[in-house]
Amino acid sequence: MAATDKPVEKFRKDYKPSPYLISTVHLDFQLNEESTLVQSKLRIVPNHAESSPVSLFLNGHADVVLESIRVNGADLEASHYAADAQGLTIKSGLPSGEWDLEIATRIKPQENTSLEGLYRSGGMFCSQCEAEGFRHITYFLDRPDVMAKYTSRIEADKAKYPVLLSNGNLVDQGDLEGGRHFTVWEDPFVKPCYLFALVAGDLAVQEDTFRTMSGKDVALRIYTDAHNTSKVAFAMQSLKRAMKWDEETFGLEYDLDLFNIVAVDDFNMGAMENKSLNLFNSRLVLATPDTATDADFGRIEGVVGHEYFHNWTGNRVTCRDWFQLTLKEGLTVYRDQEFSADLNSRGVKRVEDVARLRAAQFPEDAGPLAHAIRPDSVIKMDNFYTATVYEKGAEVVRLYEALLGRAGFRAGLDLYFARHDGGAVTCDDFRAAMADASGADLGGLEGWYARAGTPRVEVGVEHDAGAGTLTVTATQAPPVLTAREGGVTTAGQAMLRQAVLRLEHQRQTWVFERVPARPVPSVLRGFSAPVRLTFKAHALALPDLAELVPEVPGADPLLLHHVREAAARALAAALRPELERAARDNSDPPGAPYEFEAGACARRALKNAALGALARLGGEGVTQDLLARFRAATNMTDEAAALAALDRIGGKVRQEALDAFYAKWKHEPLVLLKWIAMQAASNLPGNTAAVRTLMQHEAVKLSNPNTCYSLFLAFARSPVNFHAADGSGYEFMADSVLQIDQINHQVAARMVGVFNSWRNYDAERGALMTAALRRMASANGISANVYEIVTKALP
Ligand code: 0A1
Ligand code: ZN
Repeated sequence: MAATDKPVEKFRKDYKPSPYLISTVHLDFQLNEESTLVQSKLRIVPNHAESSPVSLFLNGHADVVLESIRVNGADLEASHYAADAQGLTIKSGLPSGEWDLEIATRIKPQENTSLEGLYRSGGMFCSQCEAEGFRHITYFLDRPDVMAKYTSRIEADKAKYPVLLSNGNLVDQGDLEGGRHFTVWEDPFVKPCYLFALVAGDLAVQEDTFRTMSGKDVALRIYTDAHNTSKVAFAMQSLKRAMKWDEETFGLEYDLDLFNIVAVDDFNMGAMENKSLNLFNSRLVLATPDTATDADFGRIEGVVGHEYFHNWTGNRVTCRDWFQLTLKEGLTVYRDQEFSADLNSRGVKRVEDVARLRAAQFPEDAGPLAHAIRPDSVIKMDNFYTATVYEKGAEVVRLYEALLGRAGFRAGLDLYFARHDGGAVTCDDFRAAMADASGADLGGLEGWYARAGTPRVEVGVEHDAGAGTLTVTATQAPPVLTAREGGVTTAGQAMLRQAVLRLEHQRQTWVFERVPARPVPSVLRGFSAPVRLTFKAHALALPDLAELVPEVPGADPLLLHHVREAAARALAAALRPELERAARDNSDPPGAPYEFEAGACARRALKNAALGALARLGGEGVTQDLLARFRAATNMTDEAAALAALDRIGGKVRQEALDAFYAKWKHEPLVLLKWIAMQAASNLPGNTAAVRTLMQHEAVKLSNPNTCYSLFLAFARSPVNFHAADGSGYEFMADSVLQIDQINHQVAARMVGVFNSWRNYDAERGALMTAALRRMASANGISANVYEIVTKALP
């Protein structure tokens, strides 16, 4: 696919309401192997808030071929309109008042490797329209504040595509001549076009039902390839739990009689919340104990919840413009985090979420692509589905909860829905609802939306034994409203006092009275604000290289890696008996059934961490034990952990284990992703050549985003090979970015992000990394997606 998007920077401050709105949309898809005909009939409504415009511009794309235009039933003369790669302008001949616009376009989903708009994955047709994919299907006002009611008719060959799905309710279906058939879907709720979805394929379905709190039965269907139907039980159970949880926690009920999930193999992101027709990356739906790890199960539960929760936070109330993305994403991540915390271990979930924030979001916020959770400018919106917008955005939502309490937060959310249901709104509207429901002053939160960067908070404590007072002083830079739950205890005792401290100024002091003995303060309990706290953390596990590098100016990644490895080995040697005991005591008895349950997961995690540490010591006993565990494993958590430990041992056993794993799983592409990632991330010297060879392997399909992420992003985690002193790892990565950019811009843009941290490294590596960035920046025909990242990363 040619790169046709011009890199144009758009600014949040330039928002203007659309001069036209669309009240109803009738879509008709004629799906064929050579091309697809899309006919749309739009009811155009002038937006009277605006002065009367003379022309109408509809977004489009070079992939869309215009066949015909009719206005109020009559063909529009060619002199009245012009179409190019950006869109269609109707310059003249526009009726006044409301009118009908009919547009026929032809597209080629089978050639669409970008996976935005309508495309093919395996044998099926599917769609992805967020953020700006709908314009790849037909000319449209492709912006989230244009909300319409949709009716969609799909027609296709019945034998090849027995299942034809779109949003809303099925209102008609039938057979046609020539072995074809059709369905008609009507969505009673208004929605922006990014929530439109279409699926056509030969899919098997698993069904269940959910009775809502008002007693309505909802049909739940999960569609997959026929050979995967046995792998959806957990996703279905997660969906039902999510529906129940949202009713119990927020009083939010599902609003249609049908909820569909479809598993798609080729998918750029995790999943997509299209109204009543969620599309999921297969890896986030399909799971059985023997093919998926505890971590996979946890992610599936969280993402199924996330997409379901979007039905209210995102779909019923959506974003006015894409700069407001965190309005739906920060809020929905907060909701899925709470869902998983309530279902499993709240403490473990919080530690995991904070670890992810620190490992992924803090570096992003300190790097060249740092942006506020509500960015001010964007070239390609796809580049802003970031840890900042999602995870930091969720932390900001958590601040509301800390400041208002659970009940105040719930009241705010209730008011938000009462005010804005069916609307497209801003982060300011959200904050206003939260403030108005509780009477709280939340103006201090503006800084979190407006500024990038991680604030630093320093806390000092003084105890006056004579006066019996404790003075807590906090300094923050820059000043933002920070709710920090703090408590004080005397050593070894239960919590004495606990309070939410509102840190609104650069320096602030709180005095606690009646504190007779010097206590131990405990601040930022539960990590109640996404800040760096300057105090000594005692962590059991060694920090990741990604966390270490930013702390060491001019880091030599190889040196850091070797130091970290030596420390880990020394620790393992010193703790050997404890590690052996942890591995032994937490192993399941033979034949024990797998359970995805907090206690069982914790035991497996501890045992596998111990085995990983023991593998650093090597030796015949350890190797034989690992081999035996690898062969006997009855679940993927233990099997993958044993394989990773054998990978660490290296040599012949490593290769034999990898070969055995491939032979066992070669028909399970999702399991092979683990096999690919493990080899790509290897720190064996000279592994770059092995990765180039791996790219030719029959299991590696470069048009599949999951494969690219497992191959290239894993490779970039190898300090030895990605950061090889001769620059060969950077060369390989840059070559690969340019190669993948010809297939899929979004995937290439994610890959090129691994160069963003070049300022963290020593001068030689910094120079090699920037040289690779410059080479990519000046390559012919790079996409706007890659252009945005490389130009921002360069000095
Ligand atoms: N809204 C989805 C994420 C998503 C975003 C963009 C996509 O295509 C470019 C696809 C999915 C979510 O938050 O789950
Ligand atoms: Zn989301």
